Amino acid sequence: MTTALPSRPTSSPALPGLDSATLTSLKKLTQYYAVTAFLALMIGVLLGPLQALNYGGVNVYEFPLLRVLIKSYYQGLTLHGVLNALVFTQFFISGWMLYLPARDLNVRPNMRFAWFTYLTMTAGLLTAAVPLLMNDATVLYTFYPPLEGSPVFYIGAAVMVAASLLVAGQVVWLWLAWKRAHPGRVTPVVTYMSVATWLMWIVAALGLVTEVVVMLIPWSLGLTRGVDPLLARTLFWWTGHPIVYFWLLPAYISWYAFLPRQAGGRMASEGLTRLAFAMFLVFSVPVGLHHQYADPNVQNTWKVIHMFLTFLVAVPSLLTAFSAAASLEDAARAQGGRGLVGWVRRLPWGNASMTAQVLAMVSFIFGGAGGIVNASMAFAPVVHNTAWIPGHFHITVGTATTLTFMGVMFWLVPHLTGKRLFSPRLALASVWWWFGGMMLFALGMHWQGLAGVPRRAQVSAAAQQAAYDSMNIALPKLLTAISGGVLFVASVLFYTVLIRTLLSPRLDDPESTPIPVSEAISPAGENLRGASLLVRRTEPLLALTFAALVLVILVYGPVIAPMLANYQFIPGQRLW
Ligand code: HAS
Ligand code: CU1
Repeated sequence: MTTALPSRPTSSPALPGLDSATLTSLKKLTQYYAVTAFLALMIGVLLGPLQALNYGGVNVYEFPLLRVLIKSYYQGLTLHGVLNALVFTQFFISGWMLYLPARDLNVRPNMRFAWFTYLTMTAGLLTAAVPLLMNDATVLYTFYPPLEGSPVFYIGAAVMVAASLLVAGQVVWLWLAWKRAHPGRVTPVVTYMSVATWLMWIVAALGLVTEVVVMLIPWSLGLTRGVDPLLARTLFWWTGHPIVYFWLLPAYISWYAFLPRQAGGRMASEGLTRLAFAMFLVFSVPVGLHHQYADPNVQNTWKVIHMFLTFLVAVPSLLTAFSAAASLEDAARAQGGRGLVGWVRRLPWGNASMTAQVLAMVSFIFGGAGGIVNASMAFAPVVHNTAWIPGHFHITVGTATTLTFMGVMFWLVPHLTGKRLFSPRLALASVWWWFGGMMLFALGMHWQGLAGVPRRAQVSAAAQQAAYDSMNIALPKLLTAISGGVLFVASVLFYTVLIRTLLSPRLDDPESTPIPVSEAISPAGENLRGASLLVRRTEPLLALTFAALVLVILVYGPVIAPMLANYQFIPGQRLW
């Protein structure tokens, strides 16, 4: 059984609650964000099997029909990465993390501003799409200079990211308005998680915004004589690491707040949940050098400091692992589950939404473990720039995040539209196929990476085939190729369900599919005065943001200052 997010009566007339017209508009907006996200993902995932086939040794990029649409392996890979990792995530998250706090707080957002933000983000996307599709910005999703794409791509990307900051601003604004109207109250937990994530993203985005606005746009317009690749990479990873938590934490919101209810149980502890998000807020950003262990001209001391901070930011994920497992166990035991692990069978495995998310979690056990390997300076040289890395991120962002969002869609679309989920059985099948495909892909790619196969390489058409043939990688290549087929089937199943659901007539009152909010075994209470020390200490999110900013300046200042002092003007290159 599920309940709606409690409608909190607002105590101040200056803070209007959600009336039915605003709620309708907000639901429509959320639907637009989610559908745009999943359309981008649809194109992105259709390109996925092409990448998997490449790593299976099959070069499909020579097929004349494909050649008409996609000029090269690298254009295909760029589109795949940008659409799936950047566009899909950002659109879905922007809708999801505006809708949830607005509902949770029962505060009316300025809908004109909210729609303006959506349109700005979409305009940014369409602008960036033109050079991407015209093979004019084949710079991969990390767009490292001196690879130089069309300025239109950088401008579109900047507008898109700026729009996400507008959503962040709006949510923080709503929360502050609520705080002013409710002095002494504990921020409700769904809002707490959303605001913490948005605040983290604001600190995180500073690096990328600086890189793109100050360096890449003027350079690609020909206004500067060159660009410093090392500084650009450093600013990129300032954002590039925490962006992965910007993708993960919205899934965690569901794992903490909604999944327990969907499984028939309760959230473990609200205090612990808040602690995890407070830690993500403070420690997500100052770790970017773990992507740059191989970069020259960065002192080892700073790389080591970033490494330890990376291990620290794994702690809230470990807290999440135990807390999520506890919620699931609570649910299963409530339904008569027994035994040390036997209770797992009592989870409602027939529910596609729950199953998607639990499978996403299972994949993340391996994704997280691989992340710790990547972060260790001793292991990094073995895996860095090999096929291991795409193996890692397909069971983090490709599964923990994406499969969770897919599962969320199974209740969110009926909740937003009043339409019924088309074929829950097909939905269930799609999530198992996705999980199976991603696990196979990850196995194949991690394995190939350990054998030394590079990432981002058209290995199926490499001149030095003999070198690959001597690597003894026939089996992992086969697994990778098969995974492309499995994931293709998963996508067809999933999109059949999604599109048929969206195109079906409205049958129910949307609110009859409520937001599945979980109760907590250990709640935080409503008033700060009576709350535990943990809840009180984690409540001041703005102060925590300030601490995050100070920490970032401390661990990035000494890294960036010498780069500024020795700024290199490197001319751009087009390798495609
Ligand atoms: Fe990563 C590279 C380190 C997490 C994504 N990562 C990447 C790239 C991407 C990415 C996209 O240190 C490639 C970037 C590029 O193109 O170059 N990553 C980490 C670490 C973590 C981590 C330490 N990564 C993520 C997440 C991502 C993501 C999350 C996306 C959403 N990653 C790295 C490093 C590199 C890297 C290096 C650079 C590599 C290189 O050489 O270039 C940690 O945050 C992971 C902590 C996670 C855990 C797991 C917790 C488990 C949970 C599930 C519990 C399950 C339950 C299920 C309860 C400790 C929460 C129970 C089941 C039942 C049935 C009951
Ligand atoms: Cu990272």
